[in-house]
Amino acid sequence: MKVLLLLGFVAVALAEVARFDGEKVIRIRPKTEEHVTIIKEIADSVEVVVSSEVDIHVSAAHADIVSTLLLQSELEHEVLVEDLQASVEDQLDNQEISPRSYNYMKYNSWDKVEAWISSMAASNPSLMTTEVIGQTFEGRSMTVMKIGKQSSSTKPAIFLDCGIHAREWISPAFCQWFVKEAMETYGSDAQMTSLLDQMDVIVLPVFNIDGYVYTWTNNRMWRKTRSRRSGSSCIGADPNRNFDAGWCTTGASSNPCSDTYCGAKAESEVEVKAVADYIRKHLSTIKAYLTVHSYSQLLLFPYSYTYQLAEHHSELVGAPAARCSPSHFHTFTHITPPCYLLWQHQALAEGASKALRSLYGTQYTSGPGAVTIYPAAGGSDDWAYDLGVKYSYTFELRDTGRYGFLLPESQIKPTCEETMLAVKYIAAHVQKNLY
Ligand code: DDK
Ligand code: ZN
Ligand code: ZN
Repeated sequence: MKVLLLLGFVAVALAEVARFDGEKVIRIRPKTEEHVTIIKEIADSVEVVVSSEVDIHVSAAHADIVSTLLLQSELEHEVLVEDLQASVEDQLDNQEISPRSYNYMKYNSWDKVEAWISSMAASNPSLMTTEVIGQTFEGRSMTVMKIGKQSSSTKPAIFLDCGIHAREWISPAFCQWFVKEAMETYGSDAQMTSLLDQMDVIVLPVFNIDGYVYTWTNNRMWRKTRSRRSGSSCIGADPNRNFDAGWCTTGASSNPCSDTYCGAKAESEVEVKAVADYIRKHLSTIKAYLTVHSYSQLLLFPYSYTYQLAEHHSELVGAPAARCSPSHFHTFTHITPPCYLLWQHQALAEGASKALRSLYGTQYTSGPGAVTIYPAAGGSDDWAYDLGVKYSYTFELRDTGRYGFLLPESQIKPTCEETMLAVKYIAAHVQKNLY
């Protein structure tokens, strides 16, 4: 979510459809101090959003002057997006409901996803049940798909959610892909069969449904929920800042208008409360928590709310809990028992990244959230981890900023295929190390 974070600022007045006609994204490669100064001057003089050191987002009105400035100053640059509105519209051609065949290689509107959930459950009765775990702020049903071979005893489970952030469309696409793969390969793929025989995977295909709908109808760059509260005209809170884990202490905003607004209190967002209640209720069976975001190509694990590295669970090493010092993280040769769990997280994340990379060579970085991406309190992964779900991971899928949230539909298949390898790698480890 790094580079185009600030793109959300182009959001306009309520209930209007945000358009991005003629807006460009330009990548600049500054080579000297002077270049950096020029970029800052551009940013000061015309309305551009310096969303990272190098990518700037330019309004249509200022596109010409910025191009001229860049050429005059001989700044090396390339136009990443010629017309943002055209890129947005490219992905909006799948709104009509045609239930004949579901297209996993396109982005699907909520209406389609909702119909798909019902039809998948109806056609796979021996492998899938559904359960409504709550209602969104605007009253949509949040349905989880529980996938696994029916069993008389309660099975250990992996919880997988997608679409916490509305604009990260590749994320729900992955959850749909995962469910499809599970249904298609159970009985033929040895690992999938073994996984679903022994465990359940509980999939929440779209966490933030209201926000997702809003990205289809009003503003493609919307991130938050759509909750309203008295005292502010700004709408929504960031669901990934609203969990009760160091809530609102770092990397989150208490300003209701911010894209990382932590909410009025922890679990103020009904969607967050619904998921937290569900996980608390099934805590004895949930052994892993996986949450899928985009973009940055990262595999993150706790913590994000503190630079402290995750404490080991004393039962794992039979010693009292102690904190790992950061030096242990950077030099694994000095791993001592208290860092056992961190080491395990890191090793597992690196194994999963390697599996992912094996398909198309996509580079992934893994590490604790705070040091790998940025400090951010109130995240679902940290919350689940502190609750006792030891295997807790956040995926940041493709890409690294070239298309950002507007990842072309041609990349859905390869992204989902490679991510499947990482998820299956983690699942296999959890299955072998049930606790
Ligand atoms: O919520 C974020 O800002 C990104 C995903 Se867009 C993940 C931050 C790290 C994991 C949160 N604990
Ligand atoms: Zn992200
Ligand atoms: Zn996200």
